Amino acid sequence: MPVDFNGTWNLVSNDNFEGYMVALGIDFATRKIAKMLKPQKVIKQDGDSFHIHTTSTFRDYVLQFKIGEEFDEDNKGLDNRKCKSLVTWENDKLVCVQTGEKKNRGWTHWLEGDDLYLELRCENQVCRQVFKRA
Ligand code: ECB
Repeated sequence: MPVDFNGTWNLVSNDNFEGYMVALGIDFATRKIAKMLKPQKVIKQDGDSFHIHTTSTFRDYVLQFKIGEEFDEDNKGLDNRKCKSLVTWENDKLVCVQTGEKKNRGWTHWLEGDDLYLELRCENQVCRQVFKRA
């Protein structure tokens, strides 16, 4: 049985989001707005199929994928770069590799207690987000 990420999750901490956004080339004005946000994630998981909706007052982002099936991701409204993305299980962690123009790009989700963690990586920057159940 895979881990169950289903639920509605509210951001409670966001470490080095600034460094991650700089690595992605996000402009100053957008970064100023983005780092004030407290996004919510709504995760719908059916076995190895995922629908992750990240919502905020500024922008929304939807990602749908199946474990082990590479897909085209366009990062629309984020840095707008296209990449090839692949999500796999590494033990109980959900690991995404985003292959494209940016080196070492990807993210990892896991649960700790009843909290949802997300590590976002780009080049030499790591952002660590923690979410609590809404
Ligand atoms: C959608 C809410 C954040 C909007 C930030 C707006 C502008 C900043 C531009 C680029 C920053 C890059 C990423 C923003 C951080 C989080 C958005 C979703 C990250 C993500 O891909 O999460 C995965 C794993 O949950 C599912 O897409």
